[in-house]
Amino acid sequence: MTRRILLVNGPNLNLLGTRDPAIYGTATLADVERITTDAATAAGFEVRSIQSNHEGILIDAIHAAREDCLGIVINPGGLTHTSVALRDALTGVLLPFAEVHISDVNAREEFRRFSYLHDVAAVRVIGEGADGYANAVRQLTALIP
Ligand code: CA2
Repeated sequence: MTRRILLVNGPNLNLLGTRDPAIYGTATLADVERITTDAATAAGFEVRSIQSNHEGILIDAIHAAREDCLGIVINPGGLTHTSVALRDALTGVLLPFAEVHISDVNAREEFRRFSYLHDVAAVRVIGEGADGYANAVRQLTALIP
């Protein structure tokens, strides 16, 4: 079987690189996908990438990953702080996953400090900018036999 990971970017991450560079840097979503793919290739994995602003579409993609992926790298965007359904999808498919945040969510508004994924993520990378996705891939793939 091809060794593949799913890259999931949630709501509003399609706006990366268009505004708020002081918070999110200047990398675009395409840059994030390239950074992730380069790190995955180096680790011997392919990447399937999805970004959506719709929770159900993200959940369907996570369910589909059961069939042909060995792990998931996810930046859930604002759903991090609100979504039991996304947590249930990620725990339901029994794939190890890495939670990534470009910004330092612990140094921003109080409501960003809580993550519904914090206790179920195999890897958490917070506040390392777009390069954090590469770090997440390296740590996640190291856990996959
Ligand atoms: O720091 C992160 O990666 C976040 O997951 C990004 C989410 C935010 O709700 C989380 O608290 C932390 C928001 C993504 C929106 O990204 C934008 C990028 C540029 C311009 C506007 C939004």
